[in-house]
Amino acid sequence: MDRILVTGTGLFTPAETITNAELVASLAEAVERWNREHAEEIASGAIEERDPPSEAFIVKASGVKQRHVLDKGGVLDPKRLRPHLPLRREDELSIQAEISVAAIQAALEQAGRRADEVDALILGCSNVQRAYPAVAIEVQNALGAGGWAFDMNVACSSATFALQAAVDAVRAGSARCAVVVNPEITSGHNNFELREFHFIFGDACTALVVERERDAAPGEAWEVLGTRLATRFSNQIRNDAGFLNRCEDGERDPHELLFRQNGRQVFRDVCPMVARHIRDQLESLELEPGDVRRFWLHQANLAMNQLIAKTLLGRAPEPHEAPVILDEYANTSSAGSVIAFHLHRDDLRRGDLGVLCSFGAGYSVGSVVLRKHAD
Ligand code: CO8
Repeated sequence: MDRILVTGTGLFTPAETITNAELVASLAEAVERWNREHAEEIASGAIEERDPPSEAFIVKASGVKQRHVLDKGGVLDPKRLRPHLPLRREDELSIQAEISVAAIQAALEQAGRRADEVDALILGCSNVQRAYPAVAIEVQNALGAGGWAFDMNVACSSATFALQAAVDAVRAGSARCAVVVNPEITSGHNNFELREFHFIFGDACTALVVERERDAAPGEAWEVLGTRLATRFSNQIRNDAGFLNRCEDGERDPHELLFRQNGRQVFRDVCPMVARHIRDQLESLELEPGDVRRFWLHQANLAMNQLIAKTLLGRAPEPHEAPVILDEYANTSSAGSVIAFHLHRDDLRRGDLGVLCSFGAGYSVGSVVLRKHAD
């Protein structure tokens, strides 16, 4: 049977960064103003005072030190607390398509492929900027790619779920050169008004190219030994923004239309689920965690990744075994594990094994076992 290979990866990183200190200063000012403006309701007990954020808490609880964003000014403006993303005309490329094209072009270059050779494009991310036409089809058009394209969403697991779909399509012959792209503009959906959420996310876009061995150009490639997906319904991570919001009768807290979670419960539920998932997949391939040189894990929380790796290995992981990018990028939703793969694989040799794994809202878990096929 023909081997299926990942032949290229690409990363778009926004130029602007926000440090924890900058983010905390902006929210502290906003919280102070909000408490002042609501002083009467707070005094009467109708609503609760908002607590100020802390830089020390952010690093200790999450490991995040900074994040890249598409627009720093809007996020840090205490009266706005969300990015400025100017409206674009219909004949202009949308912002999500623009960053997708940048990441895909980088991935295609690595794969030694032209855009017109792409015949399948799956755009997976936590929040697509419009209902239709699919942003994936806009990207396909902008690239000059052929075949078909569609959008999909499995929150932070979108990259691995899209990757399985791409691998299956190439294996089945319904595509020859499939591209997965994850344009995560998390700053558009993050709640920068509340201290429990404001530090979590950053923006980025990743892309992967999938081909059969016989079609691949010479150069670095990773064989897909197996993919495994799982979902289990949970309300612990939600975002209720949707096209029915304007028709909903009843009272809704506006914060429900942005990302929200019960982080502690997510931590407790998801860590064992992910460790079991990876162990079971490795077992089905007659492999053990000790055979794996690198775990490119979803980048939501440092302690979470250390716990998952420790559960798998039976000891604390060495830093190179489960590389961290969330200190610089924060949680970039589905792009996180792919960024780790993109940035931390050059030292691996032919035959070395790695696991790309994402997890998040749904709940959802996706893992892909990769073996370095060629340098
Ligand atoms: N500064 C100071 N204090 C704070 C802050 C802050 N910024 N935030 C919270 N606190 C306080 C809390 O109020 C609480 O106070 P008290 O004890 O008085 O009630 C105390 O600190 C402890 O709070 P937590 O219990 O919330 O703190 P944790 O130690 O649990 O850390 C984390 C919070 C970092 C969020 C942690 O729980 C975590 O990372 N959990 C895992 C979460 C996770 O992996 N989620 C996956 C989400 S991603 C996904 O799938 C959806 C993608 C959607 C993307 C959309 C883009 C926006």
